Amino acid sequence: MNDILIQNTTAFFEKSFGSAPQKIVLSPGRINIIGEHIDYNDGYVLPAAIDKVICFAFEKNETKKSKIIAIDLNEEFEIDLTQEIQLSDVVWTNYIRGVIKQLQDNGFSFEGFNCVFSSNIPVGSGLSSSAALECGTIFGIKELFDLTIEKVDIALLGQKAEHWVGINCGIMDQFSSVHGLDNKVIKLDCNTLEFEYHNADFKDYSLVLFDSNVKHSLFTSEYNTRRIECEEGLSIIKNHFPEVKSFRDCTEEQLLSIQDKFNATVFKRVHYVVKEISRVTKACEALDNGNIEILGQLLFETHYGLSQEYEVSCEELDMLVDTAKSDDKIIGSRLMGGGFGGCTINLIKKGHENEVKSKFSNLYLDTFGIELKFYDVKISNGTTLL
Ligand code: GAF
Repeated sequence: MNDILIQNTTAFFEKSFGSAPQKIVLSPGRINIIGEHIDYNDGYVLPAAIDKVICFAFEKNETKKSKIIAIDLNEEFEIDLTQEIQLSDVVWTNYIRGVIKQLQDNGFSFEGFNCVFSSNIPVGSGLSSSAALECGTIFGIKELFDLTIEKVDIALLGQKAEHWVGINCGIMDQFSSVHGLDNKVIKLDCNTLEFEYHNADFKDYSLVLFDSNVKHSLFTSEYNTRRIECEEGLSIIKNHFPEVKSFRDCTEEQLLSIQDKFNATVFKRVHYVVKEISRVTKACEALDNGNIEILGQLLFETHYGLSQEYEVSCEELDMLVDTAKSDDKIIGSRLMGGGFGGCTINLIKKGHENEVKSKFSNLYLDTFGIELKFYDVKISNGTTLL
């Protein structure tokens, strides 16, 4: 699937710089089965890398400047590595500026390079094209200049770059982009960064993403607000239960017993978090036991928590999940990623994918006048050198 992308990126590089690239890197987007808005709340998440990637071609250019070309955007920029790195108005460039800055600030030494990249990860769909951009750039620089950087540190540097750009994200997206494995989901403990792989075997069901094709502008501000609300909630819990170090140590009973200590909004947020952390463990067991119907129910529960308690959904996503709930060919559905648009993740009975897609397509177009897109997901390897 990515052969044409690789060929085009390589050819564009040769045309632009007059030589073959020295390194080619593929860096994937991610899905998340369950555990949404849980990474920055120190719980478990269950993501996986997918076969949609950014392809990068790199060479050293023996100068102190780097030139980066985004083929799909028909845009390029140059960065002087001897100057203090600043944010730019051209947003996509900031993810690359950000990782260069993080590498420099953390003492990694490298010189100028040329880079061309092209992607088949849809932007704004909640598949984390930004993490793929960050991790792929770090990986390419590491390979080009023989830097020693562990996978986990690639993820952490990518996360810091994202913070520098303005989203106070957790570690899930960068971690899964780097650590993905063919046909495996990653159960990641976001507190310790310990992880284990579990087979991504959904038995009689196919994983299909429905892309709502909307991205509401609330995303960044609301995302950062959720973090603050959860921090406030956790400190209230800790005041009453000193043995609780993070949300994972708190039971629903403990939380309910101090409900009157929170304002209503913060209570809803922390209630969602505590319930979602326990759903991830149940979902992983259900997957291991081949009990996909239970997994599906948990996905629906997550969606209603995200919509009603965490309040990061929107009418388009709610309509897709409500419709899925009353469709006997779909056993699980929820919004995936940060919310306010992007994709839902769905478990559809094998053999019924086309009829489901056509039903949803028509309904969505009739309701919102927007085209619904579909991605059949293949769980794949993390960032790699070709
Ligand atoms: C975004 C963030 F980048 C992740 O860290 C994660 O919090 C996710 O939203 C929600 O689960 O993708």
